[in-house]
Amino acid sequence: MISALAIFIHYLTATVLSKIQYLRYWSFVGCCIKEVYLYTKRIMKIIHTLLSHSLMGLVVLSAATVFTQPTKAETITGELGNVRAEMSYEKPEEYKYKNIRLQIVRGGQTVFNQLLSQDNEYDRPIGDLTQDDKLPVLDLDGNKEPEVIADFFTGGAHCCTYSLIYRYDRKSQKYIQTRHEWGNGGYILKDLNQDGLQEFNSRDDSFAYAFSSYAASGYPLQIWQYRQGKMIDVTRRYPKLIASHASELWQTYIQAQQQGDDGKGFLAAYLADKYLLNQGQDGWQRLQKAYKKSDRNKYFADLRKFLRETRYIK
Ligand SMILES: [Ca+2]
Ligand SMILES: [Ca+2]
Repeated sequence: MISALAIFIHYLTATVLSKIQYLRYWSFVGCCIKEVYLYTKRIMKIIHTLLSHSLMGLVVLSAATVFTQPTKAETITGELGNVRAEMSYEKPEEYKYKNIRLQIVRGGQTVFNQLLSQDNEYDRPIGDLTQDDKLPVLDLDGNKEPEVIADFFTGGAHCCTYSLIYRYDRKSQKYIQTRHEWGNGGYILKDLNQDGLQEFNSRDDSFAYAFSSYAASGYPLQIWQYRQGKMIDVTRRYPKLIASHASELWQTYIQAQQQGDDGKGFLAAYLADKYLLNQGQDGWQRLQKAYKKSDRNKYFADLRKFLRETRYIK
């Protein structure tokens, strides 16, 4: 009976986890989903621990162990070819992290071994969630040399995630860091043009709160490539993806309107996508037909100014 229950709960938790991973993968709610995932995973770990101990008749003892055990160092690892990376950290208390250390071993030699500086004690190291908390080690630019991506989440209700990307410099024989800020949204690694190299599929976070609350903000598509230490915005090279993203934003605008929101956040992002497609005039025409509220003149003027500042209108 207990075994059957254990199998059922195991199946249930595995299903829930895979659903959450799926949701996180395809959604751009970004760090909110990441938060849900991390907390759900932690709860699931505790349930698994309790279950395994309960089968041995040690429920009470194990529960005490789970909740009172002093925090140990945790590690996230990843490897590709002759490069192996390990990020270790301590959690002195809930939500706090310290002694975050990154080690990179290349060809059997430790080339990088440093404590990483944190913006604050809440900076949380995160792995690649689509691969069960592995540290991403991959050749981002196709030069046959793997890069290491150390991601962080700064905590808080929304913001922010950032990446520290390390590449091996053959001349100095050292690893050199590039930092990239993702804001609220994070990114998904995906080979969007099937050239064997992963792109960072993200969104333009400067639209957060720009014309509405966080929940009612929409975001234009943003795609980045990493090339020898530089992050390059290559969004305009993907017109089909932008077009489909724009039409999703339009649908979201319609749904928001049906639920009583003015939809200004989604319209703004839609128009930015249209500019990325060089269809700004068409976008404006649709907006002017769609948005008839009394603040329309001010909204349109503010939006035009914002799109200039964010360089969608050049
Ligand atoms: Ca590389
Ligand atoms: Ca690619």
